[in-house]
Amino acid sequence: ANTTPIFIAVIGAGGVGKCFLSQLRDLTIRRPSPKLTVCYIATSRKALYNDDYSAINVDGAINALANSSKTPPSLPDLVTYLAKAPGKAIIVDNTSSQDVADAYPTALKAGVSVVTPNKKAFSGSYKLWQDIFQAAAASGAKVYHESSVGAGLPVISTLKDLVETGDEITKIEGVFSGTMSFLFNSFAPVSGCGGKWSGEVKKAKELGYTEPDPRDDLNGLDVARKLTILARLAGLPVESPTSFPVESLIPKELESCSSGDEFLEKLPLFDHQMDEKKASVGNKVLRFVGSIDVATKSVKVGLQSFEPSHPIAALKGSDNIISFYTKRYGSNALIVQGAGAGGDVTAMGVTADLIKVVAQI
Ligand code: NHO
Repeated sequence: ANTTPIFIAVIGAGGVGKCFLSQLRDLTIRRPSPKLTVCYIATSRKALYNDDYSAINVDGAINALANSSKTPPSLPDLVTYLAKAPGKAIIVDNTSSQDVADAYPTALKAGVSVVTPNKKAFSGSYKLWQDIFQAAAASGAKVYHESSVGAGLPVISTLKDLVETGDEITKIEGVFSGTMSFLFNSFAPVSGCGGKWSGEVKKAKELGYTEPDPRDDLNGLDVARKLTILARLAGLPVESPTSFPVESLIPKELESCSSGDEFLEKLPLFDHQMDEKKASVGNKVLRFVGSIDVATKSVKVGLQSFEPSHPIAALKGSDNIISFYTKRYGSNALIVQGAGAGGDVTAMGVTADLIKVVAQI
C-alpha cells in the first residue's frame, strides 16, 4: 500500500466546514490512517498550524481556533508551506471566497490537490477554469468539487461519467437550488396556500440552506453558477454566469441594500410582488428552474410554471432534481434527486471527494 503521508489543510470552518471537520473526525475513527494528518485549519481571521506540520487535533479544533493567536498566512505563503510538506498535500476549501478560488492554479501547479464545495473557481471566468484544469493536468494534482452542484448528490460525478464514457448530453434541466426549492415548495405548494414569501426566506436562512448572504440565492446567481459548471463539463465554453439570461427575485428597490440583514428586514414590504406572480399562473405552480440545451448552446435560469402532477412541482423540502437527457438514455432522462442544501449533505460531498483524492495521490 502507498504509505506516503498526506497533509490536509482546511480553509473555512462555517456551516459546511464544521460539518466537514466532524465527518473527518468520524472517518479517522472508523478508518484510522497513520498517513493522514490535518496540519492547518483556518477561518478568515484565525489559524491553527505548526511549522513542523505536526497534527492538529480535529476534535477540539473549533474551540482551539477561537482561542488561537495566529492569523492566517497569505494564500501564496500557505501554498509554499504545503508544497514543502514532507508528503502530498490537499487543500479543502470550505469558504465562498473568490481569493481562495483564484489561488487554486498556483496550488495545483505546486502539486497541492484541491477539494471544495466553493463554486467560485469553476463558475468564474472561463480562463480561470482552463488555468485550473491545465495546472492539475501538468502536475498530476487532483481537483474535486462535487458539492459545488447539488450538495452531496452525485451530479458532477454522474455528468463526468456520462461524458467520459462517450455519451452525448443533449439537455440538462431541473431545480438546482436547495433554497429556491424550499422557498417555492413552501410559498407555492401543490395543495394549500403557502406562507408569506419574506417569512419563508428568513426560515431558509435559519435552516442553513441559503448562501451566507441570501441575496446570492434570490438573484439567481447561485443557480447560474451551478449551470455554468455543468455546461462547461458538458462541453460548452460558457464565458461566465452572467453571459446568459438569469431572472432575479430581488425587488428592484432592494438591489442597493448594503447588507443581507438589511435586505431581510425590508423584504416583507415587497411580499405583494411575489403574491402577484403566484396568482398569475392559475392552477399551475411556480418553480425556479435552470436548463442547458447543448445543441442550441442555450443556458437559462428563471421562473416557470408546472402542472401540479409534474415531478418538478412535487419536490419536497429543499430537494434538488436534475435530469440528464442523453443519446444513450433516449427520451427517458437519467434523474438525480434528493437533498440539495444544508451543512451535513454538502460536507458529505466534500468528505467523499477527499476520500477519492487520498486514494489517488
Ligand atoms: P459560511 O458559514 O459563511 O462559512 C465560510 C467560512 O469560510 C467561515 O469560517 C469564514 O471565516 C471562512 N472564510 C471566508 N473567507 C476566507 C478566507 N479568505 N480565508 C480563510 N477562511 C475564510 O459558509 P458555508 O455555508 O459553510 O459555505 C461554505 C462553502 O460551501 C461556500 O462556498 C458555499 O457556496 C458552499 N456550499 C454550501 C452549501 C450549503 O448548503 N450551505 C451548498 C453547496 C456549497 O449545496 C449547497 C448549496 O448549493 C446551497 C445553495 N444556497 C442552495 O442550493 O440553496
